[in-house]
Amino acid sequence: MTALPRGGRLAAIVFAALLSGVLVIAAAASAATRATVTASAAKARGCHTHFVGNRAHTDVLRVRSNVEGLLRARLKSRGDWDLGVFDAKTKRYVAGSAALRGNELAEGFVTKGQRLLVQACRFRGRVSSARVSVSLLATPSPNIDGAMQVVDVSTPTRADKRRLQSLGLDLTESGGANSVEVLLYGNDDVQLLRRNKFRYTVRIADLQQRNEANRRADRRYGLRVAQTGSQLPSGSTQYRRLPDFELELKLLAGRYPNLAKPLTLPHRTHLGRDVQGIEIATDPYNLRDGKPIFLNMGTHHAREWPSAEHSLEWAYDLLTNYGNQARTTRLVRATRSIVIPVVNPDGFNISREAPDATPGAFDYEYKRKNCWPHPGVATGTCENSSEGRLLGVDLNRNYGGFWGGSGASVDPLDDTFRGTVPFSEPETENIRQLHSERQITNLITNHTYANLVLRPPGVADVGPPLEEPLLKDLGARMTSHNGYDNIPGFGLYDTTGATEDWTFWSAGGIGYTFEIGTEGFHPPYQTGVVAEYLGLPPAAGAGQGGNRESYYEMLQATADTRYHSLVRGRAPNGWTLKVKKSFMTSTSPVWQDDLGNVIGNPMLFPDSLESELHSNGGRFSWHMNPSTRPVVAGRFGRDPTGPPQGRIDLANPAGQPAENVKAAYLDGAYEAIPFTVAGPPEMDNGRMTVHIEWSNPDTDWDLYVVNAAGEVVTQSASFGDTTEDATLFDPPPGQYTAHVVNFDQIDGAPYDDWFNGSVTFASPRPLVRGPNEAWTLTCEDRGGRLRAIRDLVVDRGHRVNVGRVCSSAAIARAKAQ
Ligand code: 0X9
Ligand code: ZN
Repeated sequence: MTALPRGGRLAAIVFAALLSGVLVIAAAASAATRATVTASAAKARGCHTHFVGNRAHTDVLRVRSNVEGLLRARLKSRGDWDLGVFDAKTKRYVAGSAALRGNELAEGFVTKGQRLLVQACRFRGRVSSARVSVSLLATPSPNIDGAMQVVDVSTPTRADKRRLQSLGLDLTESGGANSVEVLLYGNDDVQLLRRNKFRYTVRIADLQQRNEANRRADRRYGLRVAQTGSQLPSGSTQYRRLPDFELELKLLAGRYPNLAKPLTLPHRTHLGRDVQGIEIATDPYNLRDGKPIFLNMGTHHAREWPSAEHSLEWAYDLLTNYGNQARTTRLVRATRSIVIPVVNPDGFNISREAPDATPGAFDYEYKRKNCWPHPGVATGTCENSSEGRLLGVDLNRNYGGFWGGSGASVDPLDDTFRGTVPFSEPETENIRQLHSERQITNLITNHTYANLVLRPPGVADVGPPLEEPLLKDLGARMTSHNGYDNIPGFGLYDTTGATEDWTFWSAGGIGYTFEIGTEGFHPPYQTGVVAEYLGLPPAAGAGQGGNRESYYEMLQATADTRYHSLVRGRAPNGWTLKVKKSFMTSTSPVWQDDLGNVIGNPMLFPDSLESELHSNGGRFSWHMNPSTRPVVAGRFGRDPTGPPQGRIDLANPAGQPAENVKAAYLDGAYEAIPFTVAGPPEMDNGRMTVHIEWSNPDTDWDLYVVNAAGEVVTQSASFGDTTEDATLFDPPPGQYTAHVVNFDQIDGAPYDDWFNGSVTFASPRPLVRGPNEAWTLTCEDRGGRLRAIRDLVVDRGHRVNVGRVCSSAAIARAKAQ
């Protein structure tokens, strides 16, 4: 019930009536209306899940919308209060917020004239009042002429991909070696592709229609499994909304107080939200227990809903199986897990709520970025900007590692805008700070969609880290369960400023990006979440355990000291040990435009890592990241066992089908030229390049290389030039065939045969080792006095015993050095 600060019940009712009157009359779209709400009791129940009306633990405001757009209700309290907003007539959900404390922001789409009930609920604690303010924002319809569609754009070479990237279109990670799936927002985007002479095929002609069908399928699925029961660990039957995630994290922490601790990250988002997670460990509140940590995150990108679902289901798996299942119990005891389902709550909420809006807000469903307000560039805020979904920073381009290079945009209104400086955004700064204060040894950052497990680096030129064999091997174990491809981050195209390109190269934990599924950013729940998580048809991991088992592989690797460093020793009870490291991190040479025509110097920014261990007396085991940053440790390579084999000339076979036939590869009209690749120990080929060329640029030849088993191992099918080069690293020795296809791009162009075919080989690159770096290890006694300090060099997979590191003998030894 609504109350003036000291008002009795009657005064409160009068005020409530007045207040709703004021709101009904209010015309200014953004004028906030404020009230104090009170509740005499607390109840740990969802506030946004049902409208319960005035009860002891709730208080209700009435509002009428004077806009077509967005309702924004904020609540502030020193206690834990939540919000739910409902349609007054149907009592259906409109918006909600269920953060851990009393900092709430509920946002949902409303129609003009809609009557609404704003329900405030006291969730927990002794604070009986809160302040609520409600405002309404008109959301202008984005100006899109023509349907939104998904197309597959032919981009056979890296140069094509780069050229496509530079157009400012909305690229997905999905596609093959030969193409990229792109979202087109109306006719302007279609024209742009055409003007730049890209070939494409239409995958989804009307994305809005497809989405509506998907959501109908979700509703049918939800009703069906409500009868039969959901197989997911949480029992969930549909895509969650932001307050569902917040509430479930809070309820889980309450249900498992000895195993789980709620987590609020230090920086609030641009709209003022808290970013929440949960920590799972056998002594959850002892953050200085020295255990290795697996961080599982979702939704850096707003529209990638299944990524958040996967992270939260994983938390349920750990919590519900602990004590019931030997494997989970063993692994949870050995590790700490941190789960942050929604790294980007501002963006996610808008995307997730958009399908419930009038069609004008459809664009928001495909929002990717956060809610950086674009000072000076756009008008309005994230939800009612003149630029629709395009306001914001791409959080997966804003991390500091290699920030500012290729595959990230300098244009604030591009979907891959990198931000003004590295770590300019609160959401990336949150994840950075978590890594700076804890030893996050293992990480999975979930995205959709492309059926990929990506490992560092995200940029081809950086070269593979010394850990490449280890990362590749663990990637293979994970993909054996989800059926995805196990490739480096640059596999499809270069990206800079992505998560692991800082967390791995600078903080040292091993990390992967999962691109979940193939059916879109948020396909039907049953395929995008249930099937992918559990490994059910039609997922590629059907019958192999799915992403749940891939995550278990990662948790197993977290417990495995081959993947991080272990420091052992003895320290007095109650003393604090610290490891610290400060360094400068370099960005990429900073691109000044999206084509990389003007490239500036790299930027340097300071980084500082400092984490603690609390000694209980006697022996300690401290799991940590290696002291040497992977970025300086070196690059993987190998010594050649022999020279590379010599050049092979490919003879053009006269009279073969492709001579006079224009055809696509799958039509079967190609010329086949066999060749043999020699193997070690006499010959060692680190890289193979198959090349063809011709002289008439109006003719287009494509090239595919097939192994003895008939699989295409590499290909090159660009257009607009007169050469093709197909590359394969470390080609296994054996018999290969080059398939040359006469694919004429321009209709009626004269036939012109290819000539000069060759296969050339290069040696593998050797391994490069860099300098060693050290942690600074200190001991502080119970009074916080520094009692010992020393350098500590420890590599990945190594154990170091530092003995009685805090003892006076150790101090004397350190002084004598
Ligand atoms: O572009 C991205 O940020 C990711 N694809 S998505 O469709 N989910 O947006 C891929 C990033 C790949 N690169 C690295 N992880 N380094
Ligand atoms: Zn993504």
